[in-house]
Amino acid sequence: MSELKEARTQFRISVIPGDGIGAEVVESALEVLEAVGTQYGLSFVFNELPWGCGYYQKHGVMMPSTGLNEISTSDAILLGAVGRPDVPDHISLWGLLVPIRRAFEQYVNLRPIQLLPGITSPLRDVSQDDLDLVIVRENSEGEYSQVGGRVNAGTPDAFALQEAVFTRRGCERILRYAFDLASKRIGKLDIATKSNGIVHTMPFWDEIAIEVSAEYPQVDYRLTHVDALAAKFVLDPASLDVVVGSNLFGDILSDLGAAVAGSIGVAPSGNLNPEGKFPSMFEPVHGSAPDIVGKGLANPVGQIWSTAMMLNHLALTEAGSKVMAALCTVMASPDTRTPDVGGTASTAEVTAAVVDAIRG
Ligand code: GGG
Repeated sequence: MSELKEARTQFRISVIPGDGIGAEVVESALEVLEAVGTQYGLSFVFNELPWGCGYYQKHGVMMPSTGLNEISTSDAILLGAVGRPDVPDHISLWGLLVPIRRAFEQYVNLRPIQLLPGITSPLRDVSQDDLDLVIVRENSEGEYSQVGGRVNAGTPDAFALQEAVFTRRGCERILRYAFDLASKRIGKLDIATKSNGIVHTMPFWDEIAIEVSAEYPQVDYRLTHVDALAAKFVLDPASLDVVVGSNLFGDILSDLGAAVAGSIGVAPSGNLNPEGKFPSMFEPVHGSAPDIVGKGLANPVGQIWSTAMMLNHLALTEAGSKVMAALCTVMASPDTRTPDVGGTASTAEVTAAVVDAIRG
């Protein structure tokens, strides 16, 4: 057994496999956690919760009314995926993921983008050195809002209104987090905006960004329109290091970043409450992928990488690094990669290879 530096050894993890391939990739993550736990003398107590679209079809809600309370005392939450074709997406998202993010003030959605060894970017000539960036997505407000409604329903004059909510507190805290992260990396920050077309919220966001920048003279920052930034992800990803965006812009850019890194199947995320007042939640960026459920095709890397992020967040950094090293070893060979990243292995085979690499 490796030497353990951390004082705490027992952790309570709320596990929400959710829908579709969520259950398959969460099973992989739990196997990996058991393996790394044995290696480092850690024990994880899992509270597995059957919430999601199946629960909704039985009970009319995505999770029980006591749900948030039930998971509030855990050390972290591990989530798979949410969404099923028989439940409207806005119901599944606003019934489970969004309430957890908001109730637990998980205002940072941290989404690292890296080209793992062995994986080829769809972009010509992009190497591992060219692609190592972090997207900081605002996760508690912005364009994801319930403010709005429909008028004149069922008539030719029908219209829908959707308001975006940008609060000073919300903008300041996410921008400060991004500047802080940039100052700990290479001192470079791209801030997504669209203040030419969106004339109220985006100029407000830009003004706050400029104010916050005064606290970080060491950070070289650029406010870039999100469309130009999207082009930069494709044309010059090596020029990016930390990118911060509103809820919607961060969401879209992180799928683009994941695609540039080879597959959305490998992309991890952490929904963080940086103050540690509430549990943080770790989930792959991908959704429930109903088209590949039960076929053994789901790439478990995004979920396993999210689990490594969870270990780091719990200050189990040796264990987190071990999982990442195992992932990198396993990705190097097509025999232990799923087909979305040019391999031939099944979800179970990739997982077994990661577990073997952890056991060393
Ligand atoms: N892995 C979680 C999941 O199912 N994500 C799908 C999704 O659409 N998420 C929306 C969001 O992150 O806001």
